[in-house]
Amino acid sequence: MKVLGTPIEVLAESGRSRTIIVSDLHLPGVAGPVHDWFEALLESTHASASRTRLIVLGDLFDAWVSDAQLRMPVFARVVAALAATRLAGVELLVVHGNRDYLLGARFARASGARVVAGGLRLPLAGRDTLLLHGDELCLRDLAYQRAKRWLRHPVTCAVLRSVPGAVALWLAGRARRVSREVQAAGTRDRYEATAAAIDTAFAASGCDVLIHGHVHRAARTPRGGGREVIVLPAFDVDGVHLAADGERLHYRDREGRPLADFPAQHWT
Ligand SMILES: [Mn+2]
Repeated sequence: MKVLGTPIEVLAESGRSRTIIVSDLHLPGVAGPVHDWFEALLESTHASASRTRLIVLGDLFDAWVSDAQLRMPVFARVVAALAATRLAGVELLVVHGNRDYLLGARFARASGARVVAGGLRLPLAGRDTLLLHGDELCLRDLAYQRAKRWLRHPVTCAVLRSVPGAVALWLAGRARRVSREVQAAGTRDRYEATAAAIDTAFAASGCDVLIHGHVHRAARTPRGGGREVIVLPAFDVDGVHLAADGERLHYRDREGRPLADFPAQHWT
């Protein structure tokens, strides 16, 4: 199945009662508080490892352009923390974001995480749920949607993977700068999910709940017929993430304390 061009992998009931979902961590190449928050979150799962699954819903890294990054101490530390968490017994899934879609087999082997090049469909807190990074929902960002088609092409990915690490990092830095300039110049509206995309995602998947990140603004919005859209905030702002415990689905702060739901959103 594909939703808005994104291949969807179906996960069966895992038997794990707790799922933690984090998105848009944008871990940079310099250690800092966000690295610490993520390591603390990973460690907090070890106590109930066999009951827990952790899903990174895209943009774990500020940019992943080359597996040469695995050798940089700051990234090696993230990978080691993931590997320790996998070893403790937590199931780990890392979904591609628009900034780290070149994460592949070497990262998977080193971290113990399963890398998902697309979205996921799974039962979550008793409801049929679709997980997307969210860039595919921002249909008003035409330049990005056009670029995405060739950037994700297997030939482009193969070329990018063969570029030496230093060159790749320079290219990524440049791409980030250009993207920030374009975003600063454009209207905010371009980087929002559209109502049409949300409806398409529900219709194509048949799911009751859609969870996504990418737009960096948390919201929990009923969408008629018992359906609901849950948007994750960017973890790098203050470590907020989602937790599904049995039948309950709630936001948590970086200490793991439950938070009130974020207000609903209106799409156009
Ligand atoms: Mn993103």
